[in-house]
This record gives sequence, structure tokens and C-alpha cells, in this order.
Amino acid sequence: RVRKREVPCRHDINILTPCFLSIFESLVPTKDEIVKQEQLLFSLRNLVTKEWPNAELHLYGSCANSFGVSNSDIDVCLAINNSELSKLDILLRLADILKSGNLQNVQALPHARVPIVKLMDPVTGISCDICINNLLAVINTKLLKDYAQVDKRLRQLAFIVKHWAKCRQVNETYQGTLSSYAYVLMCIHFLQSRKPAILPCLQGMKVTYKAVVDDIEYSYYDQVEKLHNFGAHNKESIAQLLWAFFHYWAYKHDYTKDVISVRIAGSISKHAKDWTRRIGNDRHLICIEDPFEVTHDLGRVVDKFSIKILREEFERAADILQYDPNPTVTLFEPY
Ligand code: 3AT
Ligand code: MG
Repeated sequence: RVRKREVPCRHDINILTPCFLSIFESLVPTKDEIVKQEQLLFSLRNLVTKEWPNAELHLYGSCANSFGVSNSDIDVCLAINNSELSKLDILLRLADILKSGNLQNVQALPHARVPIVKLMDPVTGISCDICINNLLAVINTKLLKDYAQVDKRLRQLAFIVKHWAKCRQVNETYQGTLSSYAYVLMCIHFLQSRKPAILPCLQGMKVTYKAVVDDIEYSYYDQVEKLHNFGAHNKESIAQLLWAFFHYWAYKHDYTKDVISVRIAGSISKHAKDWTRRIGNDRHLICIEDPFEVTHDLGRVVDKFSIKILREEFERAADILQYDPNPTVTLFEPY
């Protein structure tokens, strides 16, 4: 591993850029699809506000953070203040309301890690998960979307990394690999760490946005339209960045000592966070700090088997980008 740390990038890496950009373009959802998502949200709002006039429905996750690929499911959060009903009662009532509203496969999953109601809309063909009062997810959705507006290379990088992770089956949290949300945070951290930096640290700047959830205040700088030149001094192409991203996770990241943090745009020691040993099911074998829930390690799903798979996949990707004659194909070969 150590030997490979210092390999210089292959000299012809930039000839791959047009091909990676067209892969990116092919993954972006069409206008038509976005319109259908909005239609579905509109009809869901109609149904829900008939029962609960003060409730709100927010989109979150990849359909709202600008990192959604074509044909994704949509994630919706029901924000409701209701002291009479328990969360479980709200979930069950919500399922009934949806069943009466011409939606298919409506199913309440009250015992999931995040309790949800699942459904399929026969009109648009879109599937949807609705959770209740998960407002922190709505805020982290906005943070990701705001970062994406600072430099277009973030979206390009993250789409390709997510696509790679899906093809290689390392985007499955129930099998011990990482969520899409974790991969996007890894991309943001990586672009914050380039020299010169391609992304700023929005949580380290003047506060222009504040939200309060469960009496805790979350804040950061969100006037991203003023930052559209931030990354201009860095001229790295998407092919160079992909190479360096995989090279970092294959050969440079210190898995024994470091926690990556978008919140500080750098690394924190595992020691400082007390993430050095296994507690319950949290093993901390790859550490990715949630930007708002700072005690939450997005790598906690990774176990001693899946860490090996994950690191081998990072190495495979790094080596393909370095040596393979046809990297834009080989990289995404199904696992
Ligand atoms: P896909 O395109 O659906 O793969 P996504 O960004 O929608 O990607 P998920 O469906 O896994 O990702 O998650 C939906 C959102 O829920 C994304 C993020 O706002 C939030 N979220 C997911 N996992 C976590 C987590 N472990 N901690 C906090 N928020 C999370
Ligand atoms: Mg999703």
C-alpha cells in the first residue's frame, strides 16, 4: 500500500474526461421526470392536508439534494405537530389516508430504523417513502444541495462515484457498505481538501441560515450564489479528480486514525471523538462524521468483512484508473 501512495497520475488521464462527462449526463434525470415527481408531491400534499391542515410535506434525499440519478425513488418527510397522536398512530393513519387516495402498494413499516410508509403511484410510476418529522434529514438535504451549487465538479464526481458504487454493489447499508449520503459527504470532504480547495467549508463561515430541531440550532452559510467562483483557481478535470478520489480512499486515508469531517473541512482524530473501539454495533472501521449529528458515524454500518470488500473496491478503482486501457468501461463492470 505504502509503495503505491506516491505514484503520479497517468499522464494521459485527461483524455478520459469527455467520456466521464457523458456518463454523468446520461445519469441526470430528465425534465419530464422532475415534473412527474412534482405532480406526485402535489397530490400527496392534497391528501395529507385534508386530514391535517397544518402538516407539511418536504422532499429530502437525492430527489431534493441534486444528487439523484434518473429513475430514483423519492423520499418525503411529513412535518406534523400533533400532541394527541403517537408517532406510530400518525404512521398508521397516514397509511390509511394514502390507501384511500388511489395509491398502490401502501405499506407502513413502523419497526424500520427510520419508520416509513412506502407507496407506489400508478399515475407517474414513481415509488415513494414517507417518514415523519425527520427534519434533520431535510436540513442535510439542503446542505448537500447548497454545496452542489458552488462547483459543478461536485455533482459530476458524486454521480460517477454513486454509479460506480451501485455497479460494484458497495452502496448497500444492510450489507455493511455505505449509503449514498455517505458517498456524497466523502466527495465534499475530498473537494474541500484539494489544493487549492474546490469547495469551501459552509459550516465554518458567517451564518446566513439557521434551523431549530428539537431545541438544537443548526446553522451555516447558504448564500452559495456568491461563491460560484470559489473553485476557479483549481483547474483539475473530472478524470483527475476521480483518479485522486479513489487513490485517496485506496492508499492515502489513514483508516486507523482519521475521521473525515465536512463540518471542519478536514480530518479529526478517532481518539478525539472516542471512536477508537467497538461500542455495541458501532465499529468505526471507516469514519465519516455527519455534518449536523456529530456523534453519528456514517461508517458505523461497516463491519470487519465489509471494510475489506470496500477497501478492495477502492484499490480496484484506483488501479483501473491508473493502468487499465479502457477505464471508463472496466470501472463500472458489474460485480
Ligand atoms: P439514493 O439516490 O436514493 O441512493 P439518497 O441521497 O436519497 O440516495 P438515501 O435514500 O440513502 O440516499 O437517504 C435519503 C436521505 O436521508 C439522504 C439524507 O438526507 C438522509 N440520510 C440517509 N442516511 C442518513 C444517515 N445515516 N444519517 C442522517 N441522514 C441520513
Ligand atoms: Mg433516496
